[in-house]
Amino acid sequence: MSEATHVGSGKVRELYALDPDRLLLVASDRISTFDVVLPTEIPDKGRVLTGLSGFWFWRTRPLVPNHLLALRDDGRSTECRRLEMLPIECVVRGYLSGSGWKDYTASGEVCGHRLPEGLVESQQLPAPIFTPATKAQSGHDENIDRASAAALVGEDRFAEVEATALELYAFASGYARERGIILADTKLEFGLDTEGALVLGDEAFTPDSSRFWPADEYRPGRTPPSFDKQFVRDYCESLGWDKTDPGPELPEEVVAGTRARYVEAFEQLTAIEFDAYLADPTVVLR
Ligand code: Q0Z
Repeated sequence: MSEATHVGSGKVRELYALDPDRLLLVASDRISTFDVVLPTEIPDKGRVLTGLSGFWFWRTRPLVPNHLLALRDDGRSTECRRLEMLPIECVVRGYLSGSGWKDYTASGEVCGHRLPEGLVESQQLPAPIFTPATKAQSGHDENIDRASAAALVGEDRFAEVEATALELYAFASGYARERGIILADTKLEFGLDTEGALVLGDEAFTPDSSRFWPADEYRPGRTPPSFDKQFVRDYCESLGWDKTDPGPELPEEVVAGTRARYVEAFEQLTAIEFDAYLADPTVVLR
């Protein structure tokens, strides 16, 4: 990778510039919980997330163009078109969880959407809502209303992004639901290409950007177990760790259980054997 310049780090991903038009997005096996990256890696986690994003990029191409150019044969690196990213996180929520639930309990609203009274945590919403957030450089993204988001991207672009994000969520959540997974909410990131066309970027419908809930364990009124990280959370809670950096090392059985959950999500959603993906990540998703 000597030809690539490092241009950015996320908690668990790295971004490199390949040339003026192309970036390389590399998903590591690092895992974070309670906002802290743990010292222990989950083998193949980066490959699962890269494969899932690739899968969704292929499946949603008829709905909206995306940044994917190629998956590399390491299974964890995505060559993508360099976009001019919009300065908002495009969140769609079909269920009331996380900051959506928090905002609802405080005000009865989420990002200016007035919701019916009496909803319980994790309840399905009457219809999915678009709930944009600011992109915080550090710390947490802040939910914003339609007017604030429109001020950041323009009225027309806002309307386009909202409609597109809702369409993508409807497609992916319907698809996942048929395979036993509730896609409670998701965060999408869009950019503009050199022509000014809207393009889906970053990652798409992975457990790191979305809440995946096993449908058969879903109970309104409770916080559902996280599809991928529940073993890690439960283990961390059992230690009485104060949730500040550094986090604890994970024991082998927690690593193995968590890896199995990622692979299960991949196989359940894509109907592709993970071993087949590992053997040839560049063809198996098309
Ligand atoms: C994505 C991020 C990561 C750190 C910028 N196609 C694109 N064009 C321009 N910019 C981006 C993309 Cl995906 C872009 N991020 C998020 C990813 C490490 C930050 F792997 N930042």
